[in-house]
Amino acid sequence: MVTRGFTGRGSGGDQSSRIPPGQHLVENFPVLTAGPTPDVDTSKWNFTVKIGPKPVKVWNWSQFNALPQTKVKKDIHCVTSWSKLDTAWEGVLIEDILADAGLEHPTDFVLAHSYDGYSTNVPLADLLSDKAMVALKYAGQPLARDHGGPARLLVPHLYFWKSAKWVKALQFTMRDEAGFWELRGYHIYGDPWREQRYTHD
Ligand SMILES: Nc1nc2c(c(=O)[nH]1)N[C@H]1C(S)=C(S)[C@@H](COP(=O)(O)O)O[C@H]1N2
Ligand SMILES: [Mo]
Repeated sequence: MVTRGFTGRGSGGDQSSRIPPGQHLVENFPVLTAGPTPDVDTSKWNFTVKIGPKPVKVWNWSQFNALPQTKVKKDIHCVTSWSKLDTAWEGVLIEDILADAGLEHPTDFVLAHSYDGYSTNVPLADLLSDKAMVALKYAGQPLARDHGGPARLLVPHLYFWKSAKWVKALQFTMRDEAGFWELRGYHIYGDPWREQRYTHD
């Protein structure tokens, strides 16, 4: 077991320096979902890495759980203005997923796809170097269904809409292709420290 991710901005410092502009702190963990919550049984769950339309590797639940597991503690920031500090996650770092698929850097952009039809785009650089994972646990427990269980993408340095719940695939794309919220007026990148909330921010 490796513990990483304690090196983020302001970690250990005073709390206000950890809250991006226009955000406020919450202690609870709000649930935000665009549509109905899908029921994804681990017996039917699988996770695919694709390059364009072509699947490169598929894992079932037990195969995916056999990948190296990493713990991180991160602050998260939702575009609706709540931030939550020191959230504790456990899952598989994206670089560990790519290594298992025998991939390094197929293209510069990734589109994450979810079981509820949701999608979101992230540059590959933002998924590497301990920055992102497919999370399987939150606060030491299997990830609750409302929060994306059995597995969600976690990209904590970007607004939380980038952290696709019920994730089922990462697709490498040649261009930065807008996902669900990015097509509906939200920023293509979504850096909370630069307040990149909407398309033209
Ligand atoms: N599949 C899927 N992922 C999703 C969403 C969604 O509607 N469907 N909503 C996004 C938004 S806008 C936010 S703020 C976070 C909310 O995650 P939470 O419900 O665990 O707080 O999930 C993101 N991931
Ligand atoms: Mo959100």
